[in-house]
Amino acid sequence: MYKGLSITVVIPCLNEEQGIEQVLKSMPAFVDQVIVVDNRSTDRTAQVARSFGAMVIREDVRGYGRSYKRGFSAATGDVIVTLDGDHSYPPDAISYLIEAFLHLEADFLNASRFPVRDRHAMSFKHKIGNLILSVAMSLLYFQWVRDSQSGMWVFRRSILEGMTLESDSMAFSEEIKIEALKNPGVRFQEISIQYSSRLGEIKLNPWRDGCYNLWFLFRKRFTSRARKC
Ligand SMILES: Nc1nc2c(ncn2[C@@H]2O[C@H](COP(=O)(O)OP(=O)(O)O)[C@@H](O)[C@H]2O)c(=O)[nH]1
Ligand SMILES: [Mg+2]
Repeated sequence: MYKGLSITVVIPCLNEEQGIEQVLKSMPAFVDQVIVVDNRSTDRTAQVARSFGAMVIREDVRGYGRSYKRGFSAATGDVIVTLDGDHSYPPDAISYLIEAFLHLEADFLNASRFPVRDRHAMSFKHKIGNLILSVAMSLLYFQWVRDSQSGMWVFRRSILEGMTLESDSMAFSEEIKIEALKNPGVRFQEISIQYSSRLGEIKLNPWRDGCYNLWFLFRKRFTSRARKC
């Protein structure tokens, strides 16, 4: 519990046995529920997560968005916090993020990875790709979003009810932000966190996922309902 709110942390994992250990080791004690969604990993991700007391849910269909939807369906906290299982997002920033979430009276708080202080955390190519996607999203939805691709968010679980979340892929990250931005009853805020180099192997395919995410932004903006993707 944090200031009267129960907290659930949801972590999607595809072969993150190294990273998940570090993430769970630094999980703050006030977190009530930790859900690790094991996306059919072939390494020891699930065993490691269980050994740290996390609830492990298996999702057999691969996909970042797919994993999140599975995890959210089991979450019981008033507030949901997300992060990757690769130890690139800081678990010890969770209290600071919840403080900011409460202070800013947000319903959805996006943790921006920018400016990136760790030289090894993000390549120049990824920075440019992220900038293009964030500028595109900001222009399409008339609100400045510095990091449309961040995987660390803090939000009230109740806002999920009003969202149409159709992406099963990496585009899920921008889709959940769009759904928050579009709803006038949801206050969207963004603050910076320290992003560091991931442990283990990257799952993102920069060209494929980058181009697809750009296309997804336009399609979601200009069609009334995005088809399943
Ligand atoms: N790309 C991808 N990531 C997945 C999948 N299932 C779970 N994940 C997890 O989603 C998180 C994001 O992936 P990552 O490679 O770190 O992407 P990046 O943070 O955008 O560079 C990691 O914790 C992955 O283990 C999947 O099917 N595809
Ligand atoms: Mg990552």
